[in-house]
Amino acid sequence: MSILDYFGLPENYSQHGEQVDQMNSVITWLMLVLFVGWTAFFLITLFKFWHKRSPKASYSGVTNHVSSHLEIGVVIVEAVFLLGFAFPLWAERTDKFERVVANDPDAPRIRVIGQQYSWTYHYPGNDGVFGRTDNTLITGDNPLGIDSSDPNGDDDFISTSELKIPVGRDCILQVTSKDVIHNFAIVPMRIQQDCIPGKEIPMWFKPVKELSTYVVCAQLCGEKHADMKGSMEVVNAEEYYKWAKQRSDDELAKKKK
Ligand SMILES: [Cu+2]
Repeated sequence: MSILDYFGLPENYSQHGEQVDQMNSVITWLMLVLFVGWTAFFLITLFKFWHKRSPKASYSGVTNHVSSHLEIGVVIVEAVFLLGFAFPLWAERTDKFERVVANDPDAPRIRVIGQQYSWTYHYPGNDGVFGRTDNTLITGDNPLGIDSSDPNGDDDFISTSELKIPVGRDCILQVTSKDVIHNFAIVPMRIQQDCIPGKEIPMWFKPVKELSTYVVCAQLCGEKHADMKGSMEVVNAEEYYKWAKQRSDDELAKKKK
C-alpha cells in the first residue's frame, strides 16, 4: 500500500507512470520524516532555551564545529544524489528517447499547439512528415500557418476537438505555443511539458491501456486558464491508423479539388 493511495490520484495509464508514482511516494515519506524531525527539533529548542531555564543570553554562542561538519556532510550526500543518481537516470531516459526516435520511424508523432485557451493537434498525415509552418501564414482557415507551397503538408491534418493516439506505441508529442507559456499535462499518463512560443519540445510516453480522458493546461496562462481543457482518446492501434489514414486521405482529396 503506497501512501499515494490515500491522495486519490487517478489510475496510471502509461508505461513509465508507476516509476513517477513510486518517486512521489518516496518523496512524500521523506517529507513526513522531515516534518516530524523539524517539529521535534523546534519543540526541543523552545523547551531548552525557555527564558526560565536560560535567563542569561550566551554571548560566545556555539564554539565547536559540529554544525560545519554537518553542513559539509549534507553537501556530500546531495552531490552523490545529484551526480550519482539524478544525472545518470535522466541521461538514461533521454538516450532511450533517441533510440525510440531512431528505431521506430512509425511512432505516432503529433505537434501540440497551445494558445489562449485551447489546444490544436497537427498530424503529419500518411507521409509521416510535417509540412512547414510559419506563424505569418496563420489565418482563420489556416490556424497553424501550414505552408501550402510545401508538398509535405498536403496530407497533414489538424484536430481541434481531440487528441487521438494508439495504445501500446511510443507516442511523441512535439509541444509548442502560439502566444504565452502553457503546459500540456496528461495526468493519467503522468507526464507534462511546458509549451514555449518559438520552441518545439518533444514529450514521450507509451500508453498501456485504452482510455478516454482529458488534457489540461498546467501553467497559469491567463484569465481562462482553468477552461483550457481538451479531450484525449487512446484507442487500439488498428483503429488509430485507420482513422489517421482516413483523415489524411480526406485532406489530400480536398486539396486536389
Ligand atoms: Cu494555458
